[in-house]
Amino acid sequence: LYEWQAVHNGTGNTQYNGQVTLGTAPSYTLTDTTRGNHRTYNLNRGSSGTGTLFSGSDDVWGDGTPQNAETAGADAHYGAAETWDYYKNVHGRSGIRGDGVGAYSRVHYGNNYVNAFWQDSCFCMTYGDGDGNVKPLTSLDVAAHEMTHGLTSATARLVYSGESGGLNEATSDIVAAGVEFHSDTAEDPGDYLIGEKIDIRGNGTPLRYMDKPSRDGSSKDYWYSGIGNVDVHYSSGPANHWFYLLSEGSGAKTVNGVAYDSPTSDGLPVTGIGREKAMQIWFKALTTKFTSTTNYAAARTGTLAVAGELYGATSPEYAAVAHAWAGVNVGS
Ligand code: ASN
Ligand code: ZN
Ligand code: CA
Repeated sequence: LYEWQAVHNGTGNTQYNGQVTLGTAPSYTLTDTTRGNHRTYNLNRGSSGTGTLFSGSDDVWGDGTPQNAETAGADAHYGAAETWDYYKNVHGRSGIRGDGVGAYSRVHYGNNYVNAFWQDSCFCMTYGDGDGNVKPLTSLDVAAHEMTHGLTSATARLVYSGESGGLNEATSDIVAAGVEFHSDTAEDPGDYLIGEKIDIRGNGTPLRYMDKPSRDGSSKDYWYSGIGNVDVHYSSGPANHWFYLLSEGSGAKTVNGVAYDSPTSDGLPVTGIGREKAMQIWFKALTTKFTSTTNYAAARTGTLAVAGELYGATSPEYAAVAHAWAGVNVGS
């Protein structure tokens, strides 16, 4: 009739999130029984298969250092749990597909591998250990980014090239910021930066900035005809920028101790509506309006339609959505 499973809460000593509670299964394994049995595996520097499911007798995982193999597992397991909780508690969605079924994570992929990725084929996400195998790509925002590629694949199915590819990438960054602000711990306060914990550039700067995406040296701040020809991690810029403008407004602002200064393409000011409303608009547009071929113009139309449904076509929220798109040179 039903399968009873004991709920266990282990302790994770993570590299990026301090000491956290982890969902584990008896005796013990990194199997999150309250979140669709999401599991975390150790590839032990391999690059195929699942390696081994993290298991141990004390239900304490990692010691906060990258030398302990369990540490990256603890970070990845925590990131998946926080993202699961965000989908569920903020957007009412039970898992990536909305069916209550968890995915799985693989850590310690390859040697000195400086990336992380989602694959539809295994319904799983994978993390390298970073430069020198001491900076695993398992920060909360990166985990949320990768897991959200699964969400996009299960919903809008935005094709991963051209403008739809930029919107696919932006969706992963936008939801990653949503997850981080929702979690908002002392170890990893919410911000509009992606990858600020993993030091992928070796100089302490983040991978991407949402207030002014060109701060990374490559991303585009504004839409232009032909943006579909640049790498999807750079054509995501205008949508990330739109999300920042809609959340916080244009100009200089400090949030959680981080200074931002967001310009607009037309020089006109944008007044923000707060990130919670902005997130509701993007998430609902992703799951009910966007399709595989949605481009920037269609993202504007879709988010305006959602703002009309949620707040009304004469609402300040609706006007702000239009103003934020105008601020990144989409529509008028
Ligand atoms: N980490 C990268 C991403 O999620 C991997 C890729 O290029 N697909 O975008
Ligand atoms: Zn991505
Ligand atoms: Ca971040």
